[in-house]
Amino acid sequence: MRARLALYSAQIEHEHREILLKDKHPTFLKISPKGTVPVLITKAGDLIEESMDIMKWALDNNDPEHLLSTSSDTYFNSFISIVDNNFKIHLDGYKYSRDDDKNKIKYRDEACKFLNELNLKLAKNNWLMANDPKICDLAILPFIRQFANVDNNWFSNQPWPNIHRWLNSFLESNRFLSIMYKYKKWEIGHSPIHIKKFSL
Ligand SMILES: N[C@@H](CCC(=O)N[C@@H](CS)C(=O)NCC(=O)O)C(=O)O
Repeated sequence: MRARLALYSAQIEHEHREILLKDKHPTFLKISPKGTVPVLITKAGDLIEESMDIMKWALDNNDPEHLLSTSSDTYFNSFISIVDNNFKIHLDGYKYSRDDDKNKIKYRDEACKFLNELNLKLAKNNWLMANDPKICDLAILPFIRQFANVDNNWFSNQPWPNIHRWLNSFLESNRFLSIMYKYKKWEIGHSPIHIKKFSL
């Protein structure tokens, strides 16, 4: 979702190939043996295999919403790395543990430490760094959405009014609604799915 959001904002037309994680196409694994998505191949043939690198590449090309205007901020960088190296582990543990697994709640409690902090950081502005979204919002929101979706009822009862407002603004935005299509798994011979430029 990070990559889709950045390509949307950068208004970069591209071909989308849906990879099924349970059944990764050999062509995909040949191109990117580490086997994680997203992966982007540029027109020049360069391979970009990390979602944050795809975001930065896309927005370095075109950034009409000035999403990168805070990207050199140490606050932004440390926040993203907490999400990628720490929160994501707790999110996956919470999301993929069975309901009767006591570790599920342990993972959720760990994730809550970050969410308590996030709620405080969102008290000042509508978005994390300003009154409009920046790359750090778009890099973090997909994971907060996943966390909320594990148990929406529990999530909406937590004392996080700023996170609720922030997540809802994102979920109701044109950007989110425009990129949230589900595509059929890519196969050789399928007609290419061309993603056209959206007007922002
Ligand atoms: N650090 C990578 C992580 C990417 C990642 O873990 N993606 C997941 C899907 S959201 C994946 O491809 N997992 C591989 C699998 O489940 O086999 C990035 O942000 O690009």
